[in-house]
Amino acid sequence: MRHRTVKFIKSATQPDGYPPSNLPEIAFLGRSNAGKSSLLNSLSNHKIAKVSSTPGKTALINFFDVGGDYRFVDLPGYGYASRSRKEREGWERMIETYLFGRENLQALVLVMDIRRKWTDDEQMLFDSLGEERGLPFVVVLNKTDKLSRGAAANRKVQLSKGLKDCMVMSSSVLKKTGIKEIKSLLELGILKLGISE
Ligand SMILES: Nc1nc2c(ncn2[C@@H]2O[C@H](COP(=O)(O)OP(=O)(O)OP(=O)(O)O)[C@@H](O)[C@H]2O)c(=O)[nH]1
Ligand SMILES: [Mg+2]
Repeated sequence: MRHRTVKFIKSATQPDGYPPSNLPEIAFLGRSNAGKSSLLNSLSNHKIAKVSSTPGKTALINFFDVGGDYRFVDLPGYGYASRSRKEREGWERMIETYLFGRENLQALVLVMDIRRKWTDDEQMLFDSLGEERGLPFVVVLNKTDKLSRGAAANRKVQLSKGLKDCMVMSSSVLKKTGIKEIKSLLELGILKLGISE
């Protein structure tokens, strides 16, 4: 696999702040605190996205260049309860505008804390973006270090059964497990778009 350097491009809240739509984008989405930014850092081999133990760390849509060939997009997490309703609605609009309107969005990585249940929020995203918009989905169950090996494997099997046409992967950013596999899978998807290795 070719090594691609990942670099921060810019942050945006609205379409007029996005970079040009000339390259494919892979967006990381999921509940706040699931580890989206951590996973992105781990896939990039260095710390480029902001990470924090306080939920709601990523407040803007962050665009990263991957070797000049495609982009990673780190989205703010949803489900962060301790914000005002108005603030939450603004955030949701910002994320939805990107997810439903961005024409060069090619794939989604839905990051979940492996200990959390699949909820209506995830199902709604899966149905509307996966089935209706036709975007390929990869679900990553992160923080496997928080469960025993057996319990983590079980969670993965259970979730895979319920999701058709969707890859379910698992990872621990802390223990650096599962990262290589996710990287290979994403690269395979990108190669299918005609980007050379
Ligand atoms: N134990 C453990 N902690 C993790 C793992 N991945 C991330 N974390 C921690 O979880 C917290 C949240 O990580 P972030 O990467 O900021 O989560 P996020 O999904 O980007 O959160 P928002 O930006 O708020 O949406 C941080 O304290 C991380 O260090 C993991 O695999 N295992
Ligand atoms: Mg984040």
